[in-house]
Amino acid sequence: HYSFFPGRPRWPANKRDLTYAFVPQNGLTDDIKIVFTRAFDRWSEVTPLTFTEIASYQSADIKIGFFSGDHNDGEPFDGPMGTLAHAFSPPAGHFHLDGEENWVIDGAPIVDGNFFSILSAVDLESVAVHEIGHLLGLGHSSVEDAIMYPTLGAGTRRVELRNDDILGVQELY
Ligand code: TQI
Ligand code: CA
Ligand code: ZN
Ligand code: ZN
Repeated sequence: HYSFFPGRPRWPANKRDLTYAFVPQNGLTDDIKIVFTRAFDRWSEVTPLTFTEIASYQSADIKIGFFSGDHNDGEPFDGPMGTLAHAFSPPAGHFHLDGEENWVIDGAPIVDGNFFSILSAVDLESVAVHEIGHLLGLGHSSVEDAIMYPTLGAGTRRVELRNDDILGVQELY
């Protein structure tokens, strides 16, 4: 079953059209950005929310970036595996991904010619859909195939919202 953060934080009722931006000069390709677009679309399909990319990092509601190790928010990343990403509950909007993971998109490494064991591959879209759930105010779910279930097998792709995720987010919005 789905859960919320303590105090049930969520984006305010007058804020249904959310904007997002990527950390400037983070070396993001269009392939990477499209993955985030797909992940946001899954949540906007089942809520009154919309997500639009804007250029201004400063004014965006949701700020996305890849970081390695300590990046000055008190939650350092830990290299390959372990913590993959973190997102803060509304209305913080920070969405950070561990730049040292072996990220894959549709099964292919993001970094061209970067070969690694399938056991350390992390599907970017799966993590993005999960973290957006946190950004919207969802905690973890006890339903094993829900997006908000707190573990993901190595190399596993899990991107389709389940009923449990949809009921949870629709209780908030
Ligand atoms: N990052 C944790 C997560 O997003 C951070 C976290 C730990 C957390 N406890 C929390 C966030 C409680 C909110 C509430 O769950 S993670 C997965 C999954 C992680 C894990 O790097 O461990 C995904 C990030 F579900 F696969 F295990 C993304 Cl998809
Ligand atoms: Ca890590
Ligand atoms: Zn961070
Ligand atoms: Zn989580």
